[in-house]
Amino acid sequence: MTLVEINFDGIVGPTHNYAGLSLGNLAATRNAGRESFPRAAAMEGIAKMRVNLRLGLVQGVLLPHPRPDARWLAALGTTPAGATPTLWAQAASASAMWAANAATVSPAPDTADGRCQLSVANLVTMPHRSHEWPATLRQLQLAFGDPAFVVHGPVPPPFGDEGAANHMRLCPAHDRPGVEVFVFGESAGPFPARQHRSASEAIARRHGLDPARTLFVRQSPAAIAAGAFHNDVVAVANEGVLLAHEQAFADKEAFYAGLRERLPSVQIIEVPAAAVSLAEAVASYLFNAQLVTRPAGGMALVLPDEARGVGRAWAWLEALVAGNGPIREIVPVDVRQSMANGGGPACLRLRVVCDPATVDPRFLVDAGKLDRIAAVVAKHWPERVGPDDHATLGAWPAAAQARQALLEELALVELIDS
Ligand code: SUG
Repeated sequence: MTLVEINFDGIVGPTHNYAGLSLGNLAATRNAGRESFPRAAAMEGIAKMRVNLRLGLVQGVLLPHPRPDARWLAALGTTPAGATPTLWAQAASASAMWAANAATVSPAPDTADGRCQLSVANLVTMPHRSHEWPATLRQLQLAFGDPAFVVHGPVPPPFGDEGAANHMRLCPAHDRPGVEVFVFGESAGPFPARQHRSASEAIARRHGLDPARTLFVRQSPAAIAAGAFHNDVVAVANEGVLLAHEQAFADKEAFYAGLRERLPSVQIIEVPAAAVSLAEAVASYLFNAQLVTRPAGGMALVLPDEARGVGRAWAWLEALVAGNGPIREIVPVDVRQSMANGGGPACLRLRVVCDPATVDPRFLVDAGKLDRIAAVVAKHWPERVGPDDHATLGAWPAAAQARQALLEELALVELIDS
């Protein structure tokens, strides 16, 4: 059995739009009411997956959810045609694209029963995201139905859980036991802290993690106040490397000491605030990157194009790869449509370390399958959605048909109603 890391990217759904629904997410707030381009957004995501394939990585997908979510609206006593503009926007969001918020994953080498454990995230802090989990759970149950996996339901409210975006795993190699790091927030500033410590602790217990190899680390209130609504906006880890902003954590010395004690070979690359301020880190999303191990050796940092525009951040990165460190390559990708809602390359993917042979192959893609997905998107995804269109879209049958066409193409029709 070969355990490898697979990136499962959320395919951007046909209802992608900018409704300004996420307090504390500066890009989403800034772009509220802007015209959106769902077809271009989905194509950008597909292009990013092609980059991963070119890097020699195994690639998977998660599918868009039915939107607007008529079931959620029914539970609120209304319908897509009758909902208030706010409820309609919350029901129609394509936010399931940010697969880093789909679940928390503990690979088999870390768990007591030797199975890969997944907990679907409840996302209770934001109304538009709080109704994602049933459709996500259904997909996880299908994709990871093999006995190699255990798929858990959500942690019950009110304990907020936003999944892998607040979880890092450091290990000598993906297939070896690792240290799992759960980053939680405590509300102290203008914006909500979305990940609750109690939720992270519940997940660690449910996944059967060894307490001696599990760390709970508090996100710095300054980072949340600067717009780092998830830890993956200011830190990223891969195998033995942690790349983090100096101000990402409330007590970094205690965290780094705990990590070094558990994994002496860990390499901590800290970006000093003097080189890149928190504001520049949030503006460039340089940490919201996929830090991946290339099969040929060395690591690549797949980051958003926007990082080029923040001078000091880019200069710092160029110096980093020019040095002798583990990160050898920076690969900018254009995910502009997602970025305008605060979702960079890291947000768009869920990492699962497992044997690809144990995954339902319908959720795995190669270049040919991406061509087929792109053809469906080109034919069915709306080119643009203006803020004034929302009032007349109601149940948005064209979006439902677009999604159905994709599910038919991938032989996943059992997901049509869920
Ligand atoms: O939850 N944006 C998402 C972005 C999630 C990014 N994920 C990670 N950092 N892992 C959020 O804030 C905006 C939707 C809108 O306003 O229309 C939104 O939900």
